[in-house]
Amino acid sequence: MYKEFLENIENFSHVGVLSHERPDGDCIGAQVALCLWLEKKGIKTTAFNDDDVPENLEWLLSDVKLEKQKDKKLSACDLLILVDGNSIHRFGSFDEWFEGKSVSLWMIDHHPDPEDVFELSISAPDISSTCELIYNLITKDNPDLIDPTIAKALYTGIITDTGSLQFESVTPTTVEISADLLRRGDFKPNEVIEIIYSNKTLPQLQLLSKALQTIRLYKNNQIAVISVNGEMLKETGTSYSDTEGFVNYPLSISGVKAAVFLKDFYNEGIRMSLRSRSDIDVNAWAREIGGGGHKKAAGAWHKGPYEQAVKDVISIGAKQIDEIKKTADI
Ligand SMILES: [Mn+2]
Repeated sequence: MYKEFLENIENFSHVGVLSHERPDGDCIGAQVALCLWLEKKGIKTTAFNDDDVPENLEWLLSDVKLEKQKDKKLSACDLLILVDGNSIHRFGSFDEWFEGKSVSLWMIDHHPDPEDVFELSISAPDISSTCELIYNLITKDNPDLIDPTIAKALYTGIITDTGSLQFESVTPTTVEISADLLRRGDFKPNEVIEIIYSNKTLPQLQLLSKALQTIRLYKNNQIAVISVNGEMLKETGTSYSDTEGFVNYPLSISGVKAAVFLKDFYNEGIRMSLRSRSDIDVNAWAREIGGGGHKKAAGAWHKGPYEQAVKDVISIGAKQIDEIKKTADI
């Protein structure tokens, strides 16, 4: 897949690179690195995203400007590459624009089940991050093209998509790549970590403090539920976008195998985020409620009220835990 990419990329003169909606460290890191590398190869690039980049990632965009998806700008490209997402619906207004167009569309991504619309793809669901894939791609071309800006962008993507090299997706190769990026970029891990993680506001921590007090354990302390409601947001002057990462706190309790984060929108319903460890498949839980996702991270809407949402998700989860135990006992 890398070979095919490298053999064909020179046929294009202006490449548009799109990162997914509600951008994160991996998609922005991948987008920046891809654009800068292609520019070094003499290929003009434009980076697109309709959404604003979180404040703690803005520094990545010092050498690459993000453009909104306007017809004129997209139409100027002879190739479009989607990064860190394998379905065109994850790229804001792109699916509407793309309908009926004949422009070449490629993809570089590490999520399972890619959509069948891409002329060429680098797709590897077992790899930690899209940035790890971009690293492989550039080094197969010419590793000396990785300058400090590209190195920091790729490192940021790997770090943010692996919980700082802690997730199951991390392999010895992921760590070796990270080390190589530190050397090539001549920077220390804390330089990136401090910008990425020391970005909280006091109201966000005050909201977290309220949320932590809601944690309840179920099914012999194997399932944890944490929640936030409109009242808490009002009291702390925050919004639901300030709850990023909250679901991971109950998951850090010893013995907890799955965590459920509930955002209570009262009459509109409940937004559920599910995370799991070990052999628990929260994708199956979410599907029963009408949502979906991955085995270890999934989401769903529940029509409410809150108590019913908790009751439903706990009964689905408890059932799966019992089934897994039964299979293990045989
Ligand atoms: Mn990713």
